[in-house]
Amino acid sequence: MILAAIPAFNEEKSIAKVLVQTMKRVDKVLVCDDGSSDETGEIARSMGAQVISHERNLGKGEALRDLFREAQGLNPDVVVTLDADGQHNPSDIPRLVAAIEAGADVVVGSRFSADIPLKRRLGNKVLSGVSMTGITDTQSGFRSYRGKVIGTLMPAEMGMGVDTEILKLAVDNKMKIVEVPIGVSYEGDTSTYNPVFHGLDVLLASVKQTSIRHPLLFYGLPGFVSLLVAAGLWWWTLSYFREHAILETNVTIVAAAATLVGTLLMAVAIILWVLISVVRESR
Ligand SMILES: Nc1nc2c(ncn2[C@@H]2O[C@H](COP(=O)(O)OP(=O)(O)O)[C@@H](O)[C@H]2O)c(=O)[nH]1
Ligand SMILES: [Mg+2]
Repeated sequence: MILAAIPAFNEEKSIAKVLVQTMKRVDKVLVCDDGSSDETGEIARSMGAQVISHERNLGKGEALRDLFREAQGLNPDVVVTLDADGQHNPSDIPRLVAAIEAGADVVVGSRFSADIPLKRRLGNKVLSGVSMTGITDTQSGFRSYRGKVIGTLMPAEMGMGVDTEILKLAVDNKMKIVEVPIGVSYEGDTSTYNPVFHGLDVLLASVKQTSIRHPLLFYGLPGFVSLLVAAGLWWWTLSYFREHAILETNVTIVAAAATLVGTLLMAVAIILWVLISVVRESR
């Protein structure tokens, strides 16, 4: 069974067309209207999609998590996700499904060669680079997943950082990830958020995700370097004091600050590291 899962927030203008074209290519469609204030949910329901509604808008991450959870219960062979704003072409669905059937666990529909506005292209490059997943287009919401892996990819992120998070989970779990070229349309109303906020949301989420995966590297290493610098400065201050009987206050202040910052960072690194180990073991 091939299942489509569509996060849709205030997309009444485009949802019907997306559903008509998607339903031709999949067996069942789930839509999360996520507190939409327009007719997105009603339209999807009347067209025969199963609709998950939220009382209020919780964000794309929450929407995807609920879609995945519902999908898990339906036991599909393949889950395809796509945007509800008409940016993705449902005629690409069979190629994304075929790549799963050929052995991939996760297939990312990537906009390598698509005609993307320059600003978006640059933003996407930065966000994909920062994600450290080795994937070219980490922000694409047009993807397919082997039904069995959905449970392992349950995201925790609430907002737009979710697309990166799912890929990181897939990388962590050594899944086979494949990128397949897709087209994308930038006509009409294609963005829910201001690109700056959208970019920051994804960037901060990505930094957070990396930091909790590798806390010793992310906080511990800078902390250690800071302590080394502090030690050097203290040593210098002491020898200066011994020679001239003068306390060089500026250097002392920097040394104290470096000691404080280094100690804090080391403490954060160790606390996070222990916390994460405990959480991992309890899973
Ligand atoms: N359920 C839900 N879907 C959302 C939310 N924000 C965005 N989406 C959907 O996610 C998809 C991509 O969002 P969009 O704003 O177009 O992202 P962009 O094209 O990368 O700027 C669209 O189908 C949106 O309707 C949200 O808060 N909740
Ligand atoms: Mg869009």
